[in-house]
Amino acid sequence: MTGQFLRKMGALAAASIVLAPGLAAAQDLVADTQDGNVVDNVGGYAEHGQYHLQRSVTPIMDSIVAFHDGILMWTISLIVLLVLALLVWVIIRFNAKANPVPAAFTHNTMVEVLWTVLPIVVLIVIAIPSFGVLSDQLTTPDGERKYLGENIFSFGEVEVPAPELTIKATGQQWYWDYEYVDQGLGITQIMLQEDAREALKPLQPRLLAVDNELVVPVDTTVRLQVTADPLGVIHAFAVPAFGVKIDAVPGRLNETWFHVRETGLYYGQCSELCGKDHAFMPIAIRVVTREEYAAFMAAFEGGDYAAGVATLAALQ
Ligand SMILES: [Cu+2]
Repeated sequence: MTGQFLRKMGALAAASIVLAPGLAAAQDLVADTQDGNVVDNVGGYAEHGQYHLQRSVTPIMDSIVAFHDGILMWTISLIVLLVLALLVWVIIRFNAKANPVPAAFTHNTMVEVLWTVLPIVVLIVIAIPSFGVLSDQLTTPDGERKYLGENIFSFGEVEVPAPELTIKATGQQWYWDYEYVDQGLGITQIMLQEDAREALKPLQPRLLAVDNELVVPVDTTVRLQVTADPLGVIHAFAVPAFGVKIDAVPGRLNETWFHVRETGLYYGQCSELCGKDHAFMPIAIRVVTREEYAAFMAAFEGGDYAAGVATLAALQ
């Protein structure tokens, strides 16, 4: 039984090693089609077969990718290999046949100091950039503060301008409301059911496509305030390509920010188990050029959201 299980696991491991380059190639292909895409209606969500993080389009996500690829993967891989090596050593060197008379001692001061101190060192190495990225996420730019970006062991070298726009997102049961706070304008964003999606936005992904996308300008710092309906439940606002994830709590106004460098349509999902339709309250943020945004906002302020969206290229 155990032998069979081990053989299966071995085959699985071998298969994943053989398949990994193929999957990576498939991902490159997806990235290429994203770049060549004209209407900005592909990407900003996990592609079929994708196993890595989404492509970063903000300084915060740059930090998160660097943290994941540069520290976390190395740390966990080396620890797994070390533990595996120790296990193999114990199995081979100290089994009943190889070592019929076991040693009788129980303590070794050197080993005990090492296995206490080494994990502390590892945790400190992880903690320093981790707290740096966390404080970047939660500190809204003022135009002066420098952000870490890709270089998470620096003291910050990425300049981010102060916010020009404030968006308030409110988690409802079960959809999102948005307010352009300075303009006093609001929209409600509801997931498209399958028949509506196929009729209106057939190229958009199932369970992520919405009726009203939140439209924001590219290369602009957006202050994001997040809360939830006072009579509702806790949600979480998360957009992976932006590196944004923050709780939406009734009666509390949380604040974070994003500064997107590429136009496109980016998707996220509620990331707090919030109730029966938790899986069906996607987030869709359409990032357009600053000129497009100005035209959108002028039409939105003069008429309604539909008039604003009519100024943008039609989404498919
Ligand atoms: Cu929710």
